[in-house]
Amino acid sequence: ATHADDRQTFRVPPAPAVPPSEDAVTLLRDAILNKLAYALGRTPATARDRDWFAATALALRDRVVDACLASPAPAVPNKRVYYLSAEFLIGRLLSDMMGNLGLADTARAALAQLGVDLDAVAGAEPDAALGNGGLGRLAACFMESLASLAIPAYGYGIRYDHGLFRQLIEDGVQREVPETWLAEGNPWEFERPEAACSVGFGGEVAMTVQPDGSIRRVWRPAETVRAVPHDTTVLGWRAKHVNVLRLWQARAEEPVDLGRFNGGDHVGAVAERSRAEAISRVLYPSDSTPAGHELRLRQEFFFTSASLQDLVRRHVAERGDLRSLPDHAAIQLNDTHPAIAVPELMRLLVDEHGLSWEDAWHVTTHTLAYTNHTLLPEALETWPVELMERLLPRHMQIIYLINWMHLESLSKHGRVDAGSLAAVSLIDETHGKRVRMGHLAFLGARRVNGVSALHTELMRQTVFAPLHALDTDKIVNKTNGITFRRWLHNANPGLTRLAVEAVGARVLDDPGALDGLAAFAEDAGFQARYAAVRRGRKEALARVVKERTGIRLDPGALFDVQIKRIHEYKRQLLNILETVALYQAILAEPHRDWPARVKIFAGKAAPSYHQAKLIIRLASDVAKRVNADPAVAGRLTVAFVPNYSVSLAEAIIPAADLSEQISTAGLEASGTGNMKLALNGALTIGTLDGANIEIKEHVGDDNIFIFGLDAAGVQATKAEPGYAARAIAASPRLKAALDLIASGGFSPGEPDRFRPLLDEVTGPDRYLLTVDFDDYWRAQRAVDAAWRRPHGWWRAAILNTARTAWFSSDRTMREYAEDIWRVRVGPGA
Ligand code: B1H
Repeated sequence: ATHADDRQTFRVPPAPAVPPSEDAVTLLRDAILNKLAYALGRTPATARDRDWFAATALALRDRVVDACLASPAPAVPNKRVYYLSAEFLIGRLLSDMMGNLGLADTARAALAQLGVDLDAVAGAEPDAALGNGGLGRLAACFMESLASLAIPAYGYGIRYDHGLFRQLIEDGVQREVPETWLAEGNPWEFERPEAACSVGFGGEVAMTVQPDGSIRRVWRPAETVRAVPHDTTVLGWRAKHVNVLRLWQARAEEPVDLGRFNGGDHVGAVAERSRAEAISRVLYPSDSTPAGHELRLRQEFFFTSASLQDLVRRHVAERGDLRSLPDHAAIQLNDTHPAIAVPELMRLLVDEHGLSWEDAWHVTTHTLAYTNHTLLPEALETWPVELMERLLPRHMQIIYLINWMHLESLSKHGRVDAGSLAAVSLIDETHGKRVRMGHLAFLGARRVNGVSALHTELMRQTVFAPLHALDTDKIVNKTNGITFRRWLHNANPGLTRLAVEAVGARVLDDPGALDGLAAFAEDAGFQARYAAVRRGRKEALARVVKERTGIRLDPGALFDVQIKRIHEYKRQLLNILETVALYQAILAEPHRDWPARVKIFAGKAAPSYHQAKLIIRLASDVAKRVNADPAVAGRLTVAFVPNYSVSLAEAIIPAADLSEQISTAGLEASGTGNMKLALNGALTIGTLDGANIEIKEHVGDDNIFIFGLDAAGVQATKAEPGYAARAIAASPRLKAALDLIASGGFSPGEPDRFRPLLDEVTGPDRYLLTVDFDDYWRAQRAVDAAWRRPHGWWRAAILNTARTAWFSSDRTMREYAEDIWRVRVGPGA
């Protein structure tokens, strides 16, 4: 695109590359050989990449422990953050650890001396996919940033044996197969059986009269499960600080019931065991919608109770009195999955540690904080009272008591009438009695936050409006962020090198320095180098896609990517409809200069989400026809890349030219892929939704393609039924695309294959695809026009990289530290 001779104008001298010292290489090489022999029992001659990975990981883990021991941080920090999350979507850790230890080049050289390729070794690490999507990945980014900011913190979650399923695509149909990341062990973790605790379920609540005549309630669970912690060290940037991610594994209290075993009931003797251990067996594969199964509630209580017991025990050991807990601990609830923390902390304080209800409530509401991640009505967690009474009888009593005091104080102060009492009650009585976990978390928290400016405003105006009215300071905004170590330095070393050469090495420590790139946005030489980095990544991605799908991508084409969970509100279907319309337009006007475009889709559908699975099928079927049609060859290619994961994201994002962020306005709480893509210089085509709005404010209106209704427009349109029929009647292009699908154009012999998708779009159209279609088409043609002017395109891309530093999760974590946790950001921050 840019001329080769333009390269002359970019004259920043390259930073002198510091080669790793020979001693450091030898030392690490010998450490790896040592681990290979004595920890794994392998010889270099027989070692597979997986063995080299484990040996390298173990050698690096030693360095992390050294960094830990050498840490200047006090053993008992004044205040710790506890981040409770049912999901941590970590991905691979090797390059993270190497990068933060400053040992990437050393490790490459050490392995090279052994005749081993670091990239092959890194590729042998399985992803830790202990999360579904954005919510889980956010938790992982936050853990990395907390360590990099030297904020003392523990992450607490579940050590699932099986993370998110592996996605196979067979004839366009998603099939899920279990993922087995632990099959060959996990070299990063330390099992800590000595720190295990017990978590109860079921049973009854006993009352005992105390000597002073007061009544004490004690929960006598029918069943207890052992929670065994597995710790992974979380190393901060430049190895200045180390935190711990503590994941709980469920184990039976007794491996066999000896009574039954000796009685001859050998099967029965081990049955209890599998029931207990089922709790940490598998991650629920739903994103944005809760599963509502009893096992899920058991998972939530299991990790929440174990985590609270752990931190309470630590506090008592260090400080003695639990009334000072709010001074020394801040507990963040990542969505409502750990919201049972509210009654569990009350139970621990009152029933187990003898605090008064008032003291305990003060401690609870000054220690907990809650993050909401979605307002989709179907996504708000509620649990049937009947189930809670059976599984957690004491907690149900405590919830009733909290609710009674809450409602009493409102009516006493004449704040609300009976009708609005129902809206703020912890119990939803509209379809059977259910506990509203969002309300519970709200009442128990000192701060409640949304994850983008728009989302937080919508929290105040919609789902939490009645509770917000009672305490208008409680809801605050904390726009999400992403860790630049993973999503820029490690995922895109070429771009990172370019940034270091242009603005200096301090950009590695201070992403704000990226704004210095703006001065080079017009520089043809810099543009050429920036484009060359992208080109290299597109060639690499083309190899991956060829391998996984057989589809050949032209690295010279515009790479247009939509990578995220498949969900109707995210509107992959809108993108596919535009693809079909573009296909028809190229067929109709073959002689126009259509720029070459590659549409890349990737994402998993929840196994029971039929519409989402059908969207995958349609994308695959459209790909099949379009890619085989010589009439559009070289202009339009479509690929659905199977098994989207953190690692696949790391391959796609640096190769993307265009980032699709096209959710129905008001429905995507934030998005974080949008930030990763913009940082790596993809231009966004998107709606005014979630963090897209803030991305637009940072990169500037000229460097983003915005289309469609805003959140207010969506509300107004929904108030006028019949909008879909009107929009289709007004858009011959949309009509033709729908007709081609409906007539079996992509499902020869089976025209009804996509009927459920078409019925939704032409009927209720809950996600307003029809209404936004024409403006989306217009924006896509503006993208075409911009792509034809490379100077302007690369200028905009560079400005995206230069202006997205604010989306660093270091910034997000600083804001949480100041406004929510009131914890000091440590040295090295
Ligand atoms: C997000 C979820 C979620 N919001 C329930 N809600 C789940 C809800 O297993 N469950 O029951 C799992 C996940 N995930 C996402 O959070 C939002 O959709 C994104 O917009 C946001 O960027 C992300 C992080 O805040």
